[in-house]
Amino acid sequence: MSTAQGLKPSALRRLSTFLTQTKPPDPSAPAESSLANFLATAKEKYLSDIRATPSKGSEWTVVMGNEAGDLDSLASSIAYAWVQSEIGKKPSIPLIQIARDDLNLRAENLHALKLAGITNPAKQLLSTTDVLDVKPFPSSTFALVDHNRLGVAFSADNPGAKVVAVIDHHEDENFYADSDPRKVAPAGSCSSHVANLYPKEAGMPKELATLLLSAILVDTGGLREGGKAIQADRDAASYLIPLSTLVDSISSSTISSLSSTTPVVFTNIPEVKRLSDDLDHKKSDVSHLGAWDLLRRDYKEYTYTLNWHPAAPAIKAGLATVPLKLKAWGAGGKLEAEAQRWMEHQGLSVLGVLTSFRDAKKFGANGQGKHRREMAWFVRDATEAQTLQVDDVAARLWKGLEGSDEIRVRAHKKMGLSKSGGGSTPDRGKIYEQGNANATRKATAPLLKNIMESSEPS
Ligand SMILES: [Mn+2]
Repeated sequence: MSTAQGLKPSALRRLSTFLTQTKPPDPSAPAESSLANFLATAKEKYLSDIRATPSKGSEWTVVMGNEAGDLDSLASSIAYAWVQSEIGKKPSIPLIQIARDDLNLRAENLHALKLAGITNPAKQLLSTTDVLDVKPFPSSTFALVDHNRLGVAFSADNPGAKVVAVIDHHEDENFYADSDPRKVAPAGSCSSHVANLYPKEAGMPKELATLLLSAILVDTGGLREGGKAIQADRDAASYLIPLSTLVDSISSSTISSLSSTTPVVFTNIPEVKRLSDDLDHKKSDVSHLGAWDLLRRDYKEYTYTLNWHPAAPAIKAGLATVPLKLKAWGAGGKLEAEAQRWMEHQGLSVLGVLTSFRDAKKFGANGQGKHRREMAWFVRDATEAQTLQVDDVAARLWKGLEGSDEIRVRAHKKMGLSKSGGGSTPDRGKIYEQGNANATRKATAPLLKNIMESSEPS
């Protein structure tokens, strides 16, 4: 490295020490978040490495969450990359599996990232937009969090691709038996597993603890009793709260109660409740989004091989989760038209739109609107050879969905498909109300896989 202005390195060191020591502390200036700094530096270094010498990409471990890009995936991938880089001293970079512009679709993510000092995620986080043009993918060492199967885009033409770590709370697809750690187990949030595996002696930046805690609160309805939280989530929260930015405002007796053996009622801690309510409020406020953004905001994609089909085509299917009822955004043919547009855009043969919302007219036991779910399904032929027998695929799909005890669907009473047709809507479609409002995409995705791939229609 050349030395600026002819100063000897020792002189520079003295100068910088002098400047650091004499700088008056300014309590109003936000301290540079060590986490934000790590992320921005890693991104810059990774991109300059692969642009200058693509083979240098192999020196990095790429840590990825799933492509829904929810807070759990962001927090888990950022935290695990931090552990690997800063504690394990192996260069690691979190790759957020969504396009750069889509980082703005989830207001709760922006809020939690800001609390973690990440105020400009588009600049500080590596997204798929940053590496889209580099093919084959320039790195071959992957750590997977919040999903447990490496995406095709990363293994295609990448013979050295290997998965070295898996931490997840989805159904185990049983790959990468020798990855280390390999933790695939139920939990409300994958971030809880990441926190519980964190090397406790190493110390955690408070921004990182806040980010992980935020993800856990979003995923478990604020760790409320009777919700999705299990012991792993409560253990993680008890560990993270004293390390987080909340610690300054929480009473010391509450903090010490977190390490006692008496069960903690997290909803009774006002600071935790407030953070959870803030995140929840941001998450449910999608009023500014139209049908197109709602379909891509919380979206996952799968590839299935239809072995029962004479041409055994590989098809793409997508599942979009939307936190508003269909009628509120998809009435008057908008659902069908935007579904078709999204299916064309992604090359999908099957699209499921899964809504989750509270019914303002029916009240549940907790005084809130009753929780309901709907499903809209569409089928079209997106195969290159146009050999998909759309009627066969649709018949199989309706039979499998309608026969499932897990989701318990029935024909939707208040929402039908518009009859307009005219080439701008998918070939086949159906709309259901879901009898079991507890079945999320985590249940629907394996069901769809089974319906599409099994040799016997279920
Ligand atoms: Mn998750």
